[in-house]
Amino acid sequence: MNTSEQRIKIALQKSGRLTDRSLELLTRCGLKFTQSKDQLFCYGENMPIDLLLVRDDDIPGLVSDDVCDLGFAGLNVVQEKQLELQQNGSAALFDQVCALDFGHCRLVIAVPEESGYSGLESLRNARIATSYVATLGDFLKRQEIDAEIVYLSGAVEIAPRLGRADFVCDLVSTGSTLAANQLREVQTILKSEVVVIQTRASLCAEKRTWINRLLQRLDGVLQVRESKYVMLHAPRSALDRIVAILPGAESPTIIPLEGDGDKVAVHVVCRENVFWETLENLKSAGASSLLVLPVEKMLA
Ligand code: PRT
Ligand code: ZN
Repeated sequence: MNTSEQRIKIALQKSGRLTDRSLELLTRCGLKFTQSKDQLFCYGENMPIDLLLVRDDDIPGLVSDDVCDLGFAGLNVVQEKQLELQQNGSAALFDQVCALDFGHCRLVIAVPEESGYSGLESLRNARIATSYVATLGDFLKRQEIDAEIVYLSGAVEIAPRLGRADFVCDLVSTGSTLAANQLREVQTILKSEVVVIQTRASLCAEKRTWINRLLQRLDGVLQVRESKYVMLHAPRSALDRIVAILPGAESPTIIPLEGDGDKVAVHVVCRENVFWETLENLKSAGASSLLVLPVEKMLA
């Protein structure tokens, strides 16, 4: 399992918004690598997994072309590539296997604050500046709207002020860039977060095993983020009410308390954050000796 052919290659963003979280997630999955962000390649020391650090826009193509087995990229970039290939009569040879719950943003249409907008009809025959030509084109086609798409690779938000477009179609997270450019968001085209894509090329059994193991660990890492292990004492008569208050609780373990026939100990994993208010409500419902612990690892 040591030749480079047999090692799994994962394409990650080299330097940008997604880089730190991508590397952190893989580290939390137990991967140790020689970390040097300015190198193109990171060698996995304890697993047959190597990382290729590239521009995010190149990730879907590298996975589709089977240069990499997996890639972490924003759904906006993944979908743009899929639609671009589709519109050119081709197809992306990868599948989305899971979402990683970071890099959240949305692709929106925005209009200059002072200009009127009365629904999608206002887009008819307008000029819309974007870096997401395929995704915007697909949206307009589905809405049966003819409009001119003006491609810009960056600084899309200044296009109306330069007279290059009437509207923009760009990514937004907090909305402050739009506001700073006197633009108003009017239509969401896509909600995006980072997803894992996997090549459709056939993989040897050993690679498949490692990929499945990694995906399972990623799932475990994501699940424990909000999860808490809660321990409390409760009168048997209040059990139903108490379990109903616990957020996202799975079947609790109920343990009798030595020398106290009425009270039991309840141990339970809650899949959501446990706030002070929840603890106060549990106490009001009869619970005592409440303990909330973070969950380090979880394997379903
Ligand atoms: O060099 P490379 O091509 O790899 O990097 P890049 O400059 O193309 O990408 P980068 O690092 O900016 O973003 C990578 C990915 O992060 C995107 O493809 C999205 O999936 C995701 N993401 C999440 C965002 C944002 N949030 C975001 N806010 N990508 C870009 N933005 C832009 C937005 O367009 C706006 O211009 O950030 C600006 C600030 O946004 P506001 O709304 O918070 O003001
Ligand atoms: Zn990019």
